[in-house]
Parts: sequence; structure tokens; C-alpha cells
Amino acid sequence: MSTRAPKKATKVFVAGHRGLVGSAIARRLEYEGGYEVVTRTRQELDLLDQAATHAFLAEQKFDLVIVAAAKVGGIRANSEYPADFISQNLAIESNLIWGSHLADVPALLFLGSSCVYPRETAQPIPEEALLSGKLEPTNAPYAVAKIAGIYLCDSITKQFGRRYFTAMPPNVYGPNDNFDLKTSHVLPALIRKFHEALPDRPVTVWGSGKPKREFLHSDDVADALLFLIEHPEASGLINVGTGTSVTIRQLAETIQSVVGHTGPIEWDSSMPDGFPEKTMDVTKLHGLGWRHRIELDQGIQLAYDWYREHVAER
Ligand code: GFB
Repeated sequence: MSTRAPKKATKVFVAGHRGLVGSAIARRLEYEGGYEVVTRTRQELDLLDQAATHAFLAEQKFDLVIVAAAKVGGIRANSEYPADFISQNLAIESNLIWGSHLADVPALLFLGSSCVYPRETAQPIPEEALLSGKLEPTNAPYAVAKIAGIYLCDSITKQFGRRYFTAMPPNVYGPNDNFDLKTSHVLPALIRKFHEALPDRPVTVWGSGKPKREFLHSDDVADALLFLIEHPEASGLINVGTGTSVTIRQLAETIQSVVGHTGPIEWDSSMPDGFPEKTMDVTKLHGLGWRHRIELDQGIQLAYDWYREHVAER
């Protein structure tokens, strides 16, 4: 019989555990086992409060912190509330990342976003493209905050020898998504729009339909994050995605078919397109040995099933 003590669980703080990515990674770590997952609601711990956040991190002695907490939203929310996006994200990430360093937390995984890359850049976008060109105006404040978080992690790693690194997901969707039509991202917004227009009322889709976006299901994001956590050679900035993208028109038509809507799609050209394309180069991730499992049409079906069970009024 083994006399060795059982391996001590890795104590991890999942900041933002109620959100789209945070809830997925918390679920994945619990399922995996070997992790003591700690979470706090906004009422229990205000991540905008530096003193409270630093005190919590100092008291808890985590082995790992996952920064999935952020002020997030779609193209319209970013355009309408730029000061909220930059100020809140700078505060949350600085309190968590610098606070983790002050508390001697050895490892931290920060969640970036593909919108940090330049608006005009070669596609698919490699990690090296960061800061090589002008940002997309519709979400530049948010992107600047996220870029600051990436550099803060890098600097702590370089100056203090810790393992603070960044995963860069594309447009994420899945359980606990935001379906508010003003602040959400395109995929959940269109699920709700087509569902509420059943069977054949017209559906308005913003922009030209030409932009291309890469979508990754939150369960795949969580699986990739766990993979990166458990592969110490993963460091710095790593794109996490499928490496493929679809046009907004293709996305709308796929969602329309999954929902079973048969009415007309109307395009509102008064709304901005944002990035012409955001497809990430995932060579580094594939080289480490991880690939996505959930293809877009299957993921949309899963997301629609979740929406009908948890959100739809009828
Ligand atoms: O998902 P989305 O809001 O954000 O918009 P981004 C993606 C594309 O879908 C844009 C179009 O071209 C939108 O004009 N779209 C069409 C719609 N219909 C709709 C709709 O009903 N709702 C929404 N929201 N879009 C975000 C950044 O950019 O990407 C965030 O603003 C974050 O900061 C996120 O980085 C991942 O993909 O353009």
C-alpha cells in the first residue's frame, strides 16, 4: 500500500467565476480534481477595491490565480461606455495581478482578448502582432486595458521569476453568456433575436455581414486553460482558438437554421462592423498539443439549448 501522502490539491482562485469563461474554468477544474477551487461573489469581494483584494490574496495563500473577471461587452457596449471599460478593467487586473505578486502567488493566468491586436494586420494573427499597428476604434479603451494586463504579467515574470502568463481567446460563447441585446456579443444576440422572431418575423442583424470572427465554445476555452496550466512550457502570450473564422452573414444563417427561423434577415448598415477580420494564429497552441473539440454548428446548438432552458421567456 502506498505510504506517500496524497498529493496536496492546488489551491486556485477563479476570479469572475460567474461569467462566461470563469464559470467554465471553475466547472472544468472541479471536474478534473486535484484543485481546491476558491471563488468570491462581487458582494463578498469587490475586485475594484485594491485594499480588499490585496488583503484577500495575502490571507488565502493561493498556488494559482486565474483572472477571468473583467468588464466585458460587445461592439455597442464598448462604443457607448469606453471610460467604464478601460477604468474598470485596469483596476480589476492591477488589483489581482499585482496583488497576487505581493501575496507571493507563484502562478497566474490572465485572460486577454483577440481585440487587443491591430485592426489591420495579417490574418491569421500571430502573438507577435501585438502593438504592431493601430487598434480597432470601437474597442480600443478595452484593448489598451487588456494590453496593460499582458505587460504587467510579463514584467512580473521577468523581474521576479514568477509564472504569470496570458491566454488570448477569440469571441467566446456558451453557458452563462450575456443575452442582453444592447451589451452582448453577436452570437448570443442573434440566438435571442432569431428565437424571439420565430417562426418568420424579420430579424435585424447589425453591419454589412462581411466581417469575419472566430468563435470558441467556453468549454473548449476552459479545457485549453487547464491544458496550459498543466504544461509549464506554456508561457508569455498564447492565442487560444480554432484558427478558423466565419463571416457574420454565415454565422447569422447558421443560427437561423439551428433556431428554425424562416423569415427575412435585414441588415442595419448604420451599425459598425468593427474589425474586418479577427482570426488568430494558433500554431503555438497546436505545437503544445491542444486542439479545440467543439465545432461552431455543434456549439451553436448547445448554446441555443442552454438559452431555451435558462433564459427564453417562451
Ligand atoms: O460580437 P461583437 O459585438 O463584437 O460584434 P466584436 C461582432 C460583429 O457582429 C460586428 C456584428 O461586426 C457586429 O456589428 N453584429 C451583427 C452584432 N448583429 C449584431 C448584434 O445583434 N449584436 C452584436 N453585438 N453584434 C468585441 C469587442 O468585438 O469582441 C470586445 O468589442 C471583445 O471588447 C469581443 O473583445 C471578443 O467581435 O466586434
